[in-house]
Amino acid sequence: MKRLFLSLTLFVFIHPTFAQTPGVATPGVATPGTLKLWYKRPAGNIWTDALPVGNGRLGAMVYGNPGKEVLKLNESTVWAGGPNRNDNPNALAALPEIRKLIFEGKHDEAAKLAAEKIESKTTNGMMYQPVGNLNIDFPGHDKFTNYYRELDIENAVTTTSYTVDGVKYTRQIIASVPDQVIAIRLTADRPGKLTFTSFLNSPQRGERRMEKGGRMTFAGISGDKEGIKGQVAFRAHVLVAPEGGQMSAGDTSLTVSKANAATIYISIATNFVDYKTLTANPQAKADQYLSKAAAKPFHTILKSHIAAYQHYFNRVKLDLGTSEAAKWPTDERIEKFAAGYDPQLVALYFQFGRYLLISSSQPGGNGMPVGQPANLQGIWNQAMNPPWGSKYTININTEMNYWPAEVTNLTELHEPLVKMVKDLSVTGQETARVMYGAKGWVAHHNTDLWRITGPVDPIFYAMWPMGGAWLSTHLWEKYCYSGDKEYLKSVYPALKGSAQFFVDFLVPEPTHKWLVVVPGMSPENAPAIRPKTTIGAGNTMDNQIVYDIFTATIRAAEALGTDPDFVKILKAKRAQLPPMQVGKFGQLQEWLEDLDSPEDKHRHISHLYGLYPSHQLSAYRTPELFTAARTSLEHRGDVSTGWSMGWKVNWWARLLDGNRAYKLITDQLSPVNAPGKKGGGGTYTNLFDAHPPFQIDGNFGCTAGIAEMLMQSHDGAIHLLPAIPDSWKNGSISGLRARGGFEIVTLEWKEGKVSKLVVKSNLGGNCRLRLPNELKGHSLALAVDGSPNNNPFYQLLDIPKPIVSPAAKMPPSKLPETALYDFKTEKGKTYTFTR
Ligand code: FUC
Repeated sequence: MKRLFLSLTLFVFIHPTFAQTPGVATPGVATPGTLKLWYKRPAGNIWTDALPVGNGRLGAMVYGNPGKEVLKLNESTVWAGGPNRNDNPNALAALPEIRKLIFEGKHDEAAKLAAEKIESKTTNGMMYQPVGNLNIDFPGHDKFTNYYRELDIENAVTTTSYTVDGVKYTRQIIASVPDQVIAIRLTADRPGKLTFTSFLNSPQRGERRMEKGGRMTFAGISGDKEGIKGQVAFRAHVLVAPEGGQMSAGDTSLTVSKANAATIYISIATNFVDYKTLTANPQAKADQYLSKAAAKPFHTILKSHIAAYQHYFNRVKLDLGTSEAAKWPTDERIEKFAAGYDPQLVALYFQFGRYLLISSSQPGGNGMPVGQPANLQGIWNQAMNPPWGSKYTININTEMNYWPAEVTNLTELHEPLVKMVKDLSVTGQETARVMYGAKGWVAHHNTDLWRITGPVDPIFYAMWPMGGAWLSTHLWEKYCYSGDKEYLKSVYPALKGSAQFFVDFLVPEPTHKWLVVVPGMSPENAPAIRPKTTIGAGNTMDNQIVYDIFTATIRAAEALGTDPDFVKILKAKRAQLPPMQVGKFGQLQEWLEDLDSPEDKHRHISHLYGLYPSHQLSAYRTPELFTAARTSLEHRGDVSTGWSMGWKVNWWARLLDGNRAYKLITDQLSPVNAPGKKGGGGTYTNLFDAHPPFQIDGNFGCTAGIAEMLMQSHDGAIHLLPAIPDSWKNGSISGLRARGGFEIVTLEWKEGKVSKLVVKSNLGGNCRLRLPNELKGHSLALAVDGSPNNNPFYQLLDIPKPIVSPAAKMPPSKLPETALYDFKTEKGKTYTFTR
């Protein structure tokens, strides 16, 4: 084996010894803390025990194994295949017949024809794939004492420390946005004691190379799928920079002996430019990131990493009370959560959701393009063929990923999703035209890096032309928080295109002549009378989404002073949509006909889209629908997949039932493999949500749900403490955002009542507050329920009166008493109130 000995004085010169960064645990003083996930044992070979770091583009799962450290590496544009489309052009000719069969009640026949003519015959979406692993072997470190491992989410640093032969070893790992590398710092508390061998390996096709100057590389190409050749070329470069000691290179590995410390820089880049262009030079890009970063010592990279991370993270602070349980490692806390009192774990879980969004969805800037949105696993995936391709399932999962973005003050992180919708609004035009003869654009229930918009998977799942529209509601919602007209202008074409599709696609159903989406479905759920067929017409969720996309486009056009004729068309069409219906069990009907069963426990409860994330259902405006939604949710029960539980937290919050929302948090925060667990999801030891398997949507859904329990702003007012459980009697939160440009600078509560409130108004205008008690300060005027709030962002939806089955028993809903206030605000001013 060829061995290369390097002089190390150079490294000592460019890499000054570690200097302490304020606010960060210095190696050796890492200790358990409030905003830390920590453990007394390494992850071994269990991926969901490892700890995630990410910078939106690069991700690593860090195992913290003393003898054999592993970092499983990802880059957000390493996807199988390449640019492709998956439309089925036979759909157009078959559409009238499929519609006719559905309207004649021949759903099975319609589904059969749709399977032939609408299902994609080409591709079903490409997978998100791993880059490979950086392995670092430490000879003799398999026996260790004083083991400790943490993920500090206040600083976005993971640290592992342990002792071998009286020497304390410490590792810190970060994924930096400003420097675009993953950086590892290895230290020993005695000089000359650091010896390790590192090497790259990968499940991908590619070539490992050893280069001069302590650099290893892997040049890979992504996998093939469904006849599409893998075309994402990527490079991973690893530079090992020891301080003191010696370094030698083998054919595929680097060995450092008797060093004092070392920094390892990992740089990864691909040829991806956009969904149709793969012309970037991965080698040059990876080199550029690496040479810039490697010129800096670890502490410099760490400092700017922490500043960039905290720019987002520090905006929101949550205190739900202190827990004795914080003295236990995180895995034990999860095990004991249901049986004990650990409000701090809820706060940690909430902030971990924000950590995950910051780490997996970045807006770009400083020379970096807008990143990819968080996929089913955020950015972390070790499998070549991961569950559901780790792609974008857009009949709930991708939308859920972005529920915390606005309310938890991370609006910039919404940008990757906005960019994806803009892309889809282009690729989806051809799908709309070719498959349905419609203008505008459409996307079905999945997409991927290549922005496919045709149907994916068998027709039972695929027949849903609503994914693009649901995603487009995010474009509007983001505006409602900022009031930024320039932004609104930039997304208006996508919004309008989505509405345009339905202007062309809706047809009257035979009975009431309501305008309906057909063929469509209530995602993935079939009514009991035809359990194998989801295809149908005028399903409740589809109606609700069309209502929302029309309303958002109308309001956007009015705000921008444009398209008055199109607005007229949309208003006329909206008036012909089916009203919501309450069925014979008092439930909100999932389908156009009264087909629901109280025994149905399906994880998707899509018709409650109208309750959350939409705001068509309201305790104050639509009492019958509100009660019916509650009945539907009761019927479905609590046990479900991770993301479904996350959604249920939001629904119970919107139903103003804090204790039931808390019950769902408790279910979600239970170990996924708890003995005696009867199905359903839960949480892995690293706080990742378990569908199972790992799916990140549940983390984000629950994070948004916790915010929704503390503050809501969708229903004509900022509602404070709408759904706090008995166990959160006292607490505080700062930094949440409400629609209309308001920021809840401080919200403190005691014994379940608001004791202090500080609101900042970024846009001016009337601020209406609803809260469980009276408040004093700044000329608050009592408001009357039902009176108009003249703040345009609090304009109420005018929901058509529901049709209620005569058989439905409707228990009266008892609403908690609240006080309602108005006060005038000026742009940029802050207002303080006390009890
Ligand atoms: C939808 C859900 C599944 C899963 C998948 C990724 O199809 O029905 O539960 O979350 O997306």
